[in-house]
Amino acid sequence: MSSKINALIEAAIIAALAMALSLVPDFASWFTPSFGAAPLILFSLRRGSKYGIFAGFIWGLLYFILGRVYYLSLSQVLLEYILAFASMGLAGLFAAPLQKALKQQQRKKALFSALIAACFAVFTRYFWHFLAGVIFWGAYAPKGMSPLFYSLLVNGSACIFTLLFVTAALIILLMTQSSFFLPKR
Ligand code: 218
Repeated sequence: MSSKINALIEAAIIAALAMALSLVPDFASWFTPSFGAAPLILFSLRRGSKYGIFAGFIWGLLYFILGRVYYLSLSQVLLEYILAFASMGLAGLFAAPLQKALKQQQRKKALFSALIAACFAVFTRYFWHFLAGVIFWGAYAPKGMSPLFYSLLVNGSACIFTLLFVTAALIILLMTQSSFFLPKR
């Protein structure tokens, strides 16, 4: 099997796994971390941004297929379920420096690349949710709270919690199975 087919099959599995993790009940409303971000970002660091963006896009589509989309308007949905999810694959921009560092056994450099990738991907995704929050979700702000502050509070918290979860997953995988990031084919 060509490595391209391999990568596409992996992308489909990762999108499904991310969606399954998204079905963990949102115990703290919109503050709940996005657990699915972990497999998506790990995968993006294995296969690069092209496949990462593809997997993120499929993950977003699965929300539509499973009827899990919170719909306020068309532009809000495109922003939050297509752009936001696909943009997490940008973690893959750091796949090359991570893999180079791993091949040269430079563990600190590898960890650094992985952490920058996670920050970049999670911040980019939640920037879109923050923007959507200000534009579309202002009516849900508690009385007297500005939409801007409300969105920053909600999406900023979810962003930090997600980043902590992804960082933990990255560190564990780098320490126990770093060959995950060096696909054989
Ligand atoms: C203030 C606020 N509330 C809700 C949303 C919607 N939102 C936030 C985070 C993640 C997602 C994608 C599905 O998990 C959505 C739709 C918001 N942007 N802002």
